[in-house]
Amino acid sequence: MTLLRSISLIGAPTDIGAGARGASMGPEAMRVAGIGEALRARGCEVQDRGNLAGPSNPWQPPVDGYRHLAEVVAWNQAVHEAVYTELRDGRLPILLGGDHCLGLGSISAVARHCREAGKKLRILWLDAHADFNTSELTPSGNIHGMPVACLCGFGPKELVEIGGQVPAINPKWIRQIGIRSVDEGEKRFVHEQDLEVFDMRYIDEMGMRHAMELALATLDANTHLHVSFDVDFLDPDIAPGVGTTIPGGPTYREAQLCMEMIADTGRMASLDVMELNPALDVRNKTALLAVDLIESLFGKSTLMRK
Ligand SMILES: [Mn+2]
Repeated sequence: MTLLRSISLIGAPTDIGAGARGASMGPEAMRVAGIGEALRARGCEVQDRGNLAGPSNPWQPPVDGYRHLAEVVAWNQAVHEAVYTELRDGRLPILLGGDHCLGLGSISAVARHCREAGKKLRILWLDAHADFNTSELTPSGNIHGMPVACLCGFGPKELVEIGGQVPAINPKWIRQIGIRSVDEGEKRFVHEQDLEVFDMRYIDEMGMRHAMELALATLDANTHLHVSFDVDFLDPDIAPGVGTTIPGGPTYREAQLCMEMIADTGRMASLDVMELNPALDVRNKTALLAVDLIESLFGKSTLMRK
């Protein structure tokens, strides 16, 4: 299946919400790994919008439970406007992170677009972590552990209001896949808010195929599917280039199946590729793997599909 699509690459070179420096180099590593060429080879029309600008990382300790809040707000506003503009112009934005705090700017833009276009929204959150912390629950104050909570309306006013409607999304619209590290207080909050999580135990017991069948169930022709791909979703054996490696993630084959099943729906309309950290990578292999998986997301398969 060849998908003819108009794609815009948006670089967000910052590690403002992370606990380790280096994700700011992620966008360029993805370009060096050939993301543009790979998508063009899939039949897509690709525009690289270059990198967004924002404040530098002051590397300060948290204040009132948040690290770098003002800078995180500035970066997310820039991401929100860029992603929203591409969607409004009928294009498929791929946000090249950057740390995962920027999922807030990206997904709030997708939610705003869906409200205006009368579309249903489904979000797949591929990650080792639930990213559902709040300032009371977080052990670190790093805002890359909070974007899902902020999207659901739990967080500082400046962040939760970025999309123009609070909350930006309903927790029922999210499916989390690959989760294997959730902080103690965060665990209770995930439970209380009833997030639908396919954690690694679920994938071990039931398999990636079954998890994805459920995560992708009830999509219809009017559904906008957003994929927020935190590269730490992958097992660190195959993807060492991230700031927060957690053992026991999806293997290469499980990750491929996950991406191919998403592609089969034909509904993906926006994508984040987050937390790639070239400072921790080995000869850019994690970026090359991310490009390989993104090709599958855009319909690359071993055989012609019936
Ligand atoms: Mn994440």
